[in-house]
Parts: sequence; structure tokens; C-alpha cells
Amino acid sequence: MVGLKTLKKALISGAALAVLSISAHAADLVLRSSDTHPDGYPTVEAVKYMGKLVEERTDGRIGIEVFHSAQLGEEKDTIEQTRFGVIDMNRVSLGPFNNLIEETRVPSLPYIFRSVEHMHKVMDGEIGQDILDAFEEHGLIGLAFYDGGARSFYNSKKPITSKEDLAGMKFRVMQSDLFVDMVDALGANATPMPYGEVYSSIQTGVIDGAENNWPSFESSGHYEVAGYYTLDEHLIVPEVLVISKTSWDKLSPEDQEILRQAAKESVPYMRKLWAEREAASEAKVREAGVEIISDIDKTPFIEAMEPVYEKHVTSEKLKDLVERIRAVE
Ligand code: BDP
Repeated sequence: MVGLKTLKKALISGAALAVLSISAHAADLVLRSSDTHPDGYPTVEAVKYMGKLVEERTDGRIGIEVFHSAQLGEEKDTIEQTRFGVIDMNRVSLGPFNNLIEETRVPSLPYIFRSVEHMHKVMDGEIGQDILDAFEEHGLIGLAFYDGGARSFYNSKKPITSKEDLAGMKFRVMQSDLFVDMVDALGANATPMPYGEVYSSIQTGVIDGAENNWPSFESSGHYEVAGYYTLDEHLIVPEVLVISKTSWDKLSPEDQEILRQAAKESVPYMRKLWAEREAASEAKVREAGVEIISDIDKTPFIEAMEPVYEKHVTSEKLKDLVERIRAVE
């Protein structure tokens, strides 16, 4: 159910959007796409690239404008607005979808993927397509999966070298019950909050730390306030590009196909940028003097996840997805 507050927010942003969209794009139809990341971030650049392809292939009839840096709001809110057609497109982590679309919980499970390569194989294949299809009954069309690397814990207090070191510490997680339970199962305390509030919350000591991949740790500036990064790599959560079903249904089948294809072609482009950005972000964070703890035994972390799987892999459908993912070599 959409609360009144959400609706009101959506309407206000809608008005703001109307003003914002009188912009550089000359296309007849400009699809507005949201991203929490700053300009230049691989996800932002990938959607811009997709827009270029779409503009070329529709002879300038359709364009995409990316509103980066959370200009349209934090993910939880922009997801709602995309579902109701106020925002056309959105590039988001799968995490904030977990409570809404149960299928997204499976690729968001801690340690479900053995490696990024395993994740690529799964998400590029039939399983990925099944998960994309699950968006439709929630008012969204899933277009493509992007990379989100591996996420690990960082904090402002001390080097974490084992699961025991996490005891009692307070970590921010994305707004997903699954991640709250993940952190709790590790003996720490989880605080779900929007991405944009993390920096000041670490700085003021509201939380001890958070968890993310190299590019986000760097681009958000969190490394400036959290000097310890432990590479436990508990999550390899894919990111997703969606379009509002309201916007989608207004397009001709030919234009829908152009969009689908362009989104697909933006994936290898994104992965190339991602690999470059991961290396650059790591170098920047190391240079800044952040202590990196890479020699960590992941086994206790993996074992602690058993109750999390039990609690969140609830239906036969989800159990089946877990098995299918594990069976991918
Ligand atoms: C980043 C994801 C972004 C999430 C953010 C977060 O790309 O979609 O908003 O993490 O932790 O890695 O909220």
C-alpha cells in the first residue's frame, strides 16, 4: 500500500521533475532515470550509454536523462515513484527490492555466489531472466542487471579480523530485512538507513560503520570517516535497471524492443567501467591510509548465515532458485 506521505512526496518530486526535464535533450520523449551515485560512476555512465543507443536507434524520438547523485531521492522512495510512473527509470541495488519482490532476495543472500564470475553466469542466464520477470507484477519492467562487486564491512573503530570482532558493533545496512538479519546473525547490530545518511551517521558516531563495495566506499567518501575495511565479501548483490510499467506501456512494441536491446548492450560497457573503477577506487582508498584487512577466514561468516537462509528462503519457489543458482558451475 502507498502511504499518503509517499504519494505526496511523489507528487512534489513530479512537479520538480517537470521543471528539471526542460533540459538539454532534444528528443520528443525523454525518459527520466534515477541513480543514487554521482556523475561518472559506472552505473550512471552505463544508463547514459544506453540512452545514446536509444536516441540513435529511434532517430532522436526517445532519449534518456540520468538524474544522478540522488537528485530524485533515496532508493526506497524512488522505487515507489518508479512503480507509480512518476519516475520513468531507476538503477538500484536489488537490496531495497527484497521486502517487495521475494525473488530478489535469493541473489541478495550472503555468500550465495561463489564469485563475481558465478554471479555473472547466473544473472546472464535463465535464472536472471526469471528474476527480471518477477518485477512486472509490481509495476516495473526489469531491463538488465549491472554489477555491484562484493560488499564488505568498514568501520571507524577498529580493525575487524574475525567474526568475533563484530560483536556488539553497529552497522548500517540497506533497507532490507534480509540484511538486518544478516548483521544480527554475525553478532552485530543492524541499522537500516538511506545511503545518503551514512556519512554523517558514521562521523557523529550514530553507527560504527557500514558495508559496501570499493567504488561506493570511495565515491561516497565513507572511507574518510571509516578507516578500517575488512574484506569478508559477505554479499555479491547484483544491481538492476528497471523501467516503470506505466512508461513502458506507452511505448510501441518496436520501441520497447529497442530499449530492451540497448539495456542489454549497456551491460558489457558497464562491466568494463566497473573493473576500471574498482581498481581506481581501491588505489584511492589505500592511498588515503585506510587499513585493509584482507586475510580473514570467511568460514565462520558463512556458517553463521544458516538461520538467515532458513528465515528468508521461505517458499518452494525460493528454495528452487537457491538450488538452481548453486548448480550453476
Ligand atoms: C551501492 C549500490 C546502491 C545502493 C548503495 C547502498 O550501488 O544502489 O544504494 O550501495 O548501500 O553499492 O545503499
